[in-house]
Amino acid sequence: MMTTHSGVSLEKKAVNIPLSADEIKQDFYLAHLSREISVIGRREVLSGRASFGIFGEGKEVAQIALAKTFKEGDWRSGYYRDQTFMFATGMSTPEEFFAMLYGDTDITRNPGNAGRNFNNHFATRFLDEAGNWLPSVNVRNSSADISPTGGQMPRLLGLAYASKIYRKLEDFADKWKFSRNGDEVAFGTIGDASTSEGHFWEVMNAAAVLQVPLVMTVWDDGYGISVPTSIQTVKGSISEALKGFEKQEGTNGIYIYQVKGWDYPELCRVFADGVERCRKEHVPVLFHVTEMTQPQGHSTSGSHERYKSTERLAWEQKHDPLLKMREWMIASNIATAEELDEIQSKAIADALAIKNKAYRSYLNPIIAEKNELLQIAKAKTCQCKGDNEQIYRSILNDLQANESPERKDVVSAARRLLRAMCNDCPNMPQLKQWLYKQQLRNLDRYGSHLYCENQYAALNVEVVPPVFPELPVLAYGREILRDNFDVLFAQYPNLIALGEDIGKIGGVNQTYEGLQQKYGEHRITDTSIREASIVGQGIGMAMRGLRVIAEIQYLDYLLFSLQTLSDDLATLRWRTYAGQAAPLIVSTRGHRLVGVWHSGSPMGMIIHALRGMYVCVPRNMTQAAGFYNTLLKGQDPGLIIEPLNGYRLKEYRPSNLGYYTVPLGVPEIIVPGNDITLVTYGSMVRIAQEAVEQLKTMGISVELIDVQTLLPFDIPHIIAASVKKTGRLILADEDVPGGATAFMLQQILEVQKAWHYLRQPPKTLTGAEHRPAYASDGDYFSKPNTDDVVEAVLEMLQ
Ligand SMILES: Cc1ncc(C[n+]2csc(CCOP(=O)(O)OP(=O)(O)O)c2C)c(N)n1
Repeated sequence: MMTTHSGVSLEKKAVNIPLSADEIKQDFYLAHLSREISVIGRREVLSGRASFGIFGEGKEVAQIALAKTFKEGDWRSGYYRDQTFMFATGMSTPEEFFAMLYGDTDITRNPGNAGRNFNNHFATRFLDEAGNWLPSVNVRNSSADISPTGGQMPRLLGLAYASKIYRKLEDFADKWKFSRNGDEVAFGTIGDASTSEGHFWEVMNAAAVLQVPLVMTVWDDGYGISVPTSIQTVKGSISEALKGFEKQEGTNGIYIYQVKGWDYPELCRVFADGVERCRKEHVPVLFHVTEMTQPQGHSTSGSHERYKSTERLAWEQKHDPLLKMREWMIASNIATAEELDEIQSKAIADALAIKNKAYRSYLNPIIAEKNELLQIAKAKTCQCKGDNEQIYRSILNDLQANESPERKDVVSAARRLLRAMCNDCPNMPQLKQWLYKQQLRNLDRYGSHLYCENQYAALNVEVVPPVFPELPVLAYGREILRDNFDVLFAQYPNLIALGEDIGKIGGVNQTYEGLQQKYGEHRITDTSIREASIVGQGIGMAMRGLRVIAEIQYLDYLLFSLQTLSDDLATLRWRTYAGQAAPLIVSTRGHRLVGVWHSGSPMGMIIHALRGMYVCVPRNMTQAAGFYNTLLKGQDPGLIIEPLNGYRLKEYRPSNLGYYTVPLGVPEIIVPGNDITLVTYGSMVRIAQEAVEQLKTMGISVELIDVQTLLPFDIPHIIAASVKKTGRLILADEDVPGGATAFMLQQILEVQKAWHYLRQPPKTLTGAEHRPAYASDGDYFSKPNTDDVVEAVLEMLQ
């Protein structure tokens, strides 16, 4: 048996953990510091200085032990209990913890989320200020947390899968930044109750099939808020429930470990063993960390005495990991009780000092803004009439008396002061100017970076029109896409496509025909049926320098991934204040074909859920191919919906496939006209074209416009210009009434201010409220058809 130089034996099975007494004492200090931070954090919320708090108490010792295995180049996709892990790995600091708690918007103090997310929602920064990818191999990396429990799972798969890909991928210019031969491990954390989510099972299955270096740690404290594990998990134990996933001799699967959350030496041993195997063999590992406690209860929103029995509360006290570690250190002669008391006292004092400093740092800039306003407001020279002077003074006094103002207090005071000022007050311009400047600063603090705003913005991609040979060649739509992809895979050595059936058979519509054979299974890859984690896989890979097209086989099945797209991908850049990006392209096919679930076009739902992504709705495959080319040149995530009934239609084949681009947010006038403006997109364009032809024979001139992208929507206001000419507007699509047509109407009337050009009320022509029926004429009776469009135009003109 081996002993460390502190005299402690840490040997078990194959793993020896040499820990010095100093290191163990440091761990003890950090555990106590983190605990005290949780205690103070809760107090700060209850005293009103912060709005909400969720903490990692009871998980300290296990997280310190796990952190020992987390190396430079590794990745985390975790949740809100991980503060000690973040401190121990150096990915966050106690100062940043408090900055997060107060919602400090300064990224130098709160680099994880700049006040846009709860406390304990961590993120390291992957991009520099200019938007360039920073090397990830020489730092520790945490992808940005979200609050939906289990929502971290899909992305985790991609972070791990990227390591597998990097072991196979040929060199590309920046490859060195992202991987060292795929040795990086992706660490996931989750609470025991959240393992009930489908995302957890989907990802564990996929990881076990794919054999990726993924370390999943379940912090099991027996409850999901108040609901006990017995109600959450079969057999009350996630490691028991996952037994069938366990890797056996000659099978795939995962390694499963169980370890108690208060047993420091055992945690160190078990984590070291599991992570080492995961890193070397690329086999996923699950650590089920049991007997954890949660001394303060779930969050600041409630108290655990309401749902834990007195026996359980007493058990938790006895099994507090800090206490257990202390007992073990004394029993093992690593430190005396007096020494440990001293360490504990120092941790408590340090936590308080850190909190005080963080609070001042958070508050001082706001006080400075308050003082700026007071100075301007007090300089008022005129006496306003009536009650206004009194109102003005009272606003001023209230603001002056507010010693810990929030930004909204200051801005709201300024707005109210302005309203109380008489119009001819000579000080008004100065106050207005100050307020304007503040509004811009706050727009940046709270609203910036929903989309990429730097040189890599997809909106800045140079427009390269498609070139057609003198003798035009017709090709099937699916061939145009396939050949475009072919050029793209040759052009981008880091381009990967994933999806159901896209590999071996080249896709259900043959748009990847022959490409797997040409570029390899690792580049064009079949996946199992798991839309949420196909998207998540793409997100994680895109965070690690790969360009990914994640295919959802049909638009109707995008709903399975909508949570991940909406909560994770679409918010990523915004919620990290441009610290992280995942330039993922999600590809799917939709609109009318046949049957309820191959004809959907729920575009309103999609564009409302996906602000932060671009949504392209091409009318044919030439346009679709151009959108792939555009998005690949930028850093924004996008969704491309290929028109499902267009693969077997012929189009003119551009000779610069893979290189031409289609600009985002620029509608195309398909048919110019003077009498009426007809706006649509996707598969409806062809229906509208037929109607326009018929109307032409009746002497009616319709201007038909294809919006091309719903997000962004008509940046140059081409539609308003058309309405100015025609005075009439019809919007047509296949969505439900009040779906995407309502969005378009809001954009055209309100944003583009086209309402005052209208000579008649605008009209929307949409699909029915019910789903498209299957019967061979179900489409005709469920979606707008040529007759409907013709009649709508005639009706408006009469
Ligand atoms: C998808 C989703 N459902 C519900 C919630 C509300 N909620 C927040 S935490 C939580 C309990 C989670 O328990 P567990 O996974 O065991 O983690 P713990 O908080 O105990 O560490 C619930 C239900 C949520 N955030 N996300």
